[in-house]
Amino acid sequence: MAAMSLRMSVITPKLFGKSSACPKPSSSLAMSANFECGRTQRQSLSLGVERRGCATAAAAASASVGGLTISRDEVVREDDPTNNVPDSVFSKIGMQLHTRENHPLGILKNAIYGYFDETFPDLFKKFDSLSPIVSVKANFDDVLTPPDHVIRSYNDTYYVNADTVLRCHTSAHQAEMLREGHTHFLVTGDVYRRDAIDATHYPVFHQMEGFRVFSPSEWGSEDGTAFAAQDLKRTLEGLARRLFGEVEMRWVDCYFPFTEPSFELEIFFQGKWMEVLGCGVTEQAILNNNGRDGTVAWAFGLGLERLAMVLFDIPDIRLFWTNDSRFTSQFKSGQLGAKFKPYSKYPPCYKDISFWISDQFTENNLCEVVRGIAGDLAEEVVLIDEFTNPKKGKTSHCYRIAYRSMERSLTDEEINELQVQVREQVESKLKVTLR
Ligand code: FA5
Ligand code: MG
Repeated sequence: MAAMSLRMSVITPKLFGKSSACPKPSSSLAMSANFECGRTQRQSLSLGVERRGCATAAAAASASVGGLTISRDEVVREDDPTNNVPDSVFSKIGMQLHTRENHPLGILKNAIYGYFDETFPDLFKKFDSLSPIVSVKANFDDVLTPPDHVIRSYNDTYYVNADTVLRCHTSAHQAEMLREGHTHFLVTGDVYRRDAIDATHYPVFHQMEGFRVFSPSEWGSEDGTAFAAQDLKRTLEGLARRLFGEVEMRWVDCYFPFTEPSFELEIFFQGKWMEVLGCGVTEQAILNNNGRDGTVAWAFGLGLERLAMVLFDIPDIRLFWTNDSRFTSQFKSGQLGAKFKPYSKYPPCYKDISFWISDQFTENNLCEVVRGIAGDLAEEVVLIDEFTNPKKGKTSHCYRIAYRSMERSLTDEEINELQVQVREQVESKLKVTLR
């Protein structure tokens, strides 16, 4: 077995709240919302205008999660300015891909459970049917997210109303689990973010949260934080080795509001470093606020799709949602790492759109418009050109939209039709001037 490179390296120290620490969004990958990058320069669009469009499929009237019925009317309220959930996103609630035994996400979840059960018999409790609708307090305040963090914006998070969101990470359950007395747990679920469009980003994806509390007798005379950090890395390196064996990986120092120190693990995939998880030693305040003074803990949040893409050779994140049996029939319970055989590679169709942006323009809003019209046919939206006219003081952006179906060839006609709608809605909803 080739040696796995799992070394600590500091790539970019990312300072929370400092937009300058974030990579410039020159590629669509860099547009992703996450916790360590505070892109405070971004502005939300006034609510209620930037979204929806024609949903590609009619959403069901209700969804069910862990025995709880969630009705569409509770979650999608087009006339409520504090709500920004489109039907296309509501339709994913209750799908519970991670609980399907023969789905790559279910297979992966069970493999991770297997690792924890063997390494720490009977220690970790598992939860995978907690409702994705959570309070703003649970999603943000309880994990110490500052009031001005960009992830709280309507541009980055789906709000059901001013106090309730679709969880944007499984860390939303940390405090509640602690208050219920749990000290070792794994929480898996669907999470929701307004985000870029490309092969590794989707507005709904799955995370698994891991959390372990240590009592003073466990770290003894050592430094508690150092002890926990070491245990965390050992645990995750063991998991990575179990899942991947030989793949190139690296640790990157980073920042989360809820951990210190914080790290991310990256894996080399399709010629690029891809971030697969964030983790760290839990901020003491979270433990103190939830009945665990005097203890130390670690936490991690891993992206199941990202790991599954590497393990199963799945080239595009949209595939996880397809019902095409040419995809679903390739995966069987317990078969971790069966390589996906692409059943087709239909050609993409590219369309460019250029416009003068306004102050309110954001790329997430553009992506939401495109997804609202093209649904999963939208493969990627990339900024390909940008310039400012010094006389007019106006900035122009040109985006290339890649349309591609995983299932069939698209006709020129239908793409042209979609593009006409995209142009119309970009102009009317994003308040930009087409060129
Ligand atoms: C978080 O969500 C933190 N809650 C993780 C965490 C938990 C840190 C506990 C410390 C302690 P982040 O935004 O980086 O962090 O997302 C975690 C992982 O989710 C990423 O590493 C990536 O694997 C995955 N991910 C993030 N955005 C997307 C997306 N749009 N599509 C698919 N996967 C994504
Ligand atoms: Mg991250």
